[in-house]
Amino acid sequence: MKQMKSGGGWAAIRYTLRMANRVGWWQLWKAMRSKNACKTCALGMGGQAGGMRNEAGHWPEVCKKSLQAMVADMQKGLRPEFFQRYSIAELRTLTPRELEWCGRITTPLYAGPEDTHYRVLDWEEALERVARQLRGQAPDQNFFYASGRSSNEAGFLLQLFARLYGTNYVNNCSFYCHQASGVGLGRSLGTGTATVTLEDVEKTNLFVLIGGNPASNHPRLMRTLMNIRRRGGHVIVINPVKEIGLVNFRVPSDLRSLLFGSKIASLYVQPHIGGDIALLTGVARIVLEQNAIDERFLREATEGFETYRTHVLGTSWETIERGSGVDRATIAKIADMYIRAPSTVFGWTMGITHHKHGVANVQTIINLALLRGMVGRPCAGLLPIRGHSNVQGIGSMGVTPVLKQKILDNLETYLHVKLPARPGLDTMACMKAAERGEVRSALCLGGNLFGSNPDAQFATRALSQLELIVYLSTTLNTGHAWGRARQTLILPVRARDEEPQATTQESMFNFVRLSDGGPSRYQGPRSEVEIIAALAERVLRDKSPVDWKTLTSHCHLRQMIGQIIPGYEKIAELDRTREEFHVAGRTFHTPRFATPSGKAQFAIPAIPLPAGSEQQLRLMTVRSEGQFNTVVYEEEDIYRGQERRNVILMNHADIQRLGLHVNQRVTVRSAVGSISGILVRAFDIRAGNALMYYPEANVLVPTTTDPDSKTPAFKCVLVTLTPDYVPANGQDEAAAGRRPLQLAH
Ligand SMILES: Nc1nc2c(c(=O)[nH]1)N[C@H]1C(S)=C(S)[C@@H](COP(=O)(O)OP(=O)(O)OC[C@H]3O[C@@H](n4cnc5c(=O)[nH]c(N)nc54)[C@H](O)[C@@H]3O)O[C@H]1N2
Ligand SMILES: Nc1nc2c(c(=O)[nH]1)N[C@H]1C(S)=C(S)[C@@H](COP(=O)(O)OP(=O)(O)OC[C@H]3O[C@@H](n4cnc5c(=O)[nH]c(N)nc54)[C@H](O)[C@@H]3O)O[C@H]1N2
Ligand SMILES: [Mo]
Repeated sequence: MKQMKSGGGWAAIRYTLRMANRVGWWQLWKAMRSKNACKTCALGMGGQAGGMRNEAGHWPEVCKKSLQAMVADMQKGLRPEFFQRYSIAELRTLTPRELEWCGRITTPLYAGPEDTHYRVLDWEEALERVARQLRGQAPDQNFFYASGRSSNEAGFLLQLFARLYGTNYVNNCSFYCHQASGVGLGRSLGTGTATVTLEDVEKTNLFVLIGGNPASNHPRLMRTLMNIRRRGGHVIVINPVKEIGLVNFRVPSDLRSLLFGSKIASLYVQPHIGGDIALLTGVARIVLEQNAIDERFLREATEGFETYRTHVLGTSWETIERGSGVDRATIAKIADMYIRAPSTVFGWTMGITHHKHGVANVQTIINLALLRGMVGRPCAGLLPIRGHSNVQGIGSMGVTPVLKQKILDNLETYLHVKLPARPGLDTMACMKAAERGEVRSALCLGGNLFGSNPDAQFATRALSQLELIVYLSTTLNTGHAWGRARQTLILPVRARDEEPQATTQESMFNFVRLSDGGPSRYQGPRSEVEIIAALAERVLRDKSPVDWKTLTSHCHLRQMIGQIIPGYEKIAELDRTREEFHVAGRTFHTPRFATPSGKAQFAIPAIPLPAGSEQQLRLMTVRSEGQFNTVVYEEEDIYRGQERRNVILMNHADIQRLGLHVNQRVTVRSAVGSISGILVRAFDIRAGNALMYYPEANVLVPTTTDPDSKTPAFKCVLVTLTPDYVPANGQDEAAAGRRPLQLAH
């Protein structure tokens, strides 16, 4: 399969047509035009402006990803016979893509310790089983996990249930995602989210994109980047991999771009994996040496500048070049563009947060922005480019192990109760506690806790220790096959656009969207809020200070959220005004910060040098064009020119140096696991580094986390490669290594 010369374009349009044929044109058109926030990334499309419209009002915004997600939710319902026919062992042989396309789950499903197959339960029995388990144990023997696709209303209710049940073991997928951004921004600026609006980004002169691949993962950001270039501004991309869509992109909804392509990166710099701190410290060094700093801003709005200056000027060019893998002349080019730009926005994604030094990475970016006063004024600032469409809202609602003091106080006053004070646990800590047998059950609101976890062997082992795991899901995923406890219960939920009541979602720009919902497509699945309330009522019975039946009204829930979540006051009026809004107190257009002193804080991050020996490669585990997290829609990765997923992309020089050749089959080994039958492929990636696809590669990722954010280092795994034995008569390569997870059955 040849690599494309630009991202986006006709391939995206052809895909739309194919999908329309699959589910019917009229059905798809209706779904695309419905007033619901887009289901995929957190750019926050849709809502009341209607599908295909962004926060700046631009229409039409077409995105292949949102189509994929919509079409997957519109597929046929799974019939009970499916589960009689296929055993759990057989489900384990399916790839993530095959599982996703089995169909929508429409009935509660259960498998006990002796069961070889899932069997259908009625709702009454299913809910009662969960309630019995939760009632029969101490509150800290259950943990609650949420993905980022559920609504604010469901998120709020889940954490309320958990706290009234009596535990702070509540967390969300952010711990495997942007937690480092929240922690880093919190420490430096006293906020946890973007300091800019979409309008700021649209108007900035320079966008520095670090460690992200929006061409695949946030396609709608590509129009914004294109517009920055068209206005004469610049885009700098910092990424070990040359991502073709960041070089050239054809925005499908822009005719000129579609026909001729749009240049995205003005400058493309390829550091080592984990080399960003060294690289950006080099940029800071030049800014300081040229005295291109905003002295007044530094004096009036920041603290710790002198110590920082000494640290940066004391860092040798040798350390900077070795740490980053980038030469001084290239670093000078970045500095030059930064110094000349009147306004700059720094945006980053998982290439920054998925490291043992994720928080240090984020704080390094903030330092650099502070130097030139690029925070706290219009058209400049910081943008963690979020993942799931409502992961930010799930965090705002308190689906976190530690509640903000104000939320805790508000809840206690409102409910006249004392909430549990015992400390909560992050996601990895919950998994480790499960492995040790310290928790007995888990309740997962969406997501795929197994598939998203590092060290798949460990994840299977940890979850299998639980007495009960409950998954609220729309479709089947690897977790249902591999992430089983002694008893596993799957409760089918309605997707956002099937909700009978309106829901809300928060975008990465802190903008709260109203989704109208829509008619249900299947008999069977229930609303997330309805399920959570029913469980809470059964578990807490008459010991509860709230009436759970009343709280099944989303309107009622929004009233409560408005009183309890700071910045969300306007949500209480939403049902009357239908006015979507920015969460108050998040965007900074003046240089006053939410830290105790009101000033931004400089940090002094240590500079990591590239880990590993000559024989090892640093491996990043990333998404392909055809997947959404652990859900794989298509096997091929069109932008990177890969027709399959069991490949390792590496620099040509490394292939030669290690005595390998292209398309040779190898076993990739790390400290925790190995995968065989992986094909070697040459790619434009900084030598010494390699790329494989998540979630399959999670067999290789150790469980070590960044001590500050508790996020695993998904982007930096040390691996060695050894050639696989191939029989003399050869073998069909395509058959080798197709199976996604090579664990013992
Ligand atoms: N289509 C689609 N859209 C999605 C998702 C999806 O799976 N599919 N997932 C959603 C979610 S939850 C998230 S969090 C986002 C993820 O969005 P991304 O962060 O863009 O996703 P990844 O594939 O993890 O890609 C990380 C990028 O970082 C680069 N990188 C890796 N290591 C380093 C490093 O050390 N330094 C630097 N500078 N770069 C590095 C990689 O080359 C890659 O281009 O996307 C969201 N949107
Ligand atoms: N190696 C490696 N591991 C990673 C990453 C990586 O880059 N590399 N990325 C990490 C990141 S950034 C993240 S965010 C996590 C993702 O972790 P999760 O959010 O836990 O996983 P997803 O794959 O997004 O979850 C998909 C499932 O959600 C369910 N679902 C879909 N829509 C809905 C809905 O509306 N409601 C409910 N209740 N369920 C729904 C479906 O059953 C689907 O199978 O993975 C992390 N793990
Ligand atoms: Mo994510």
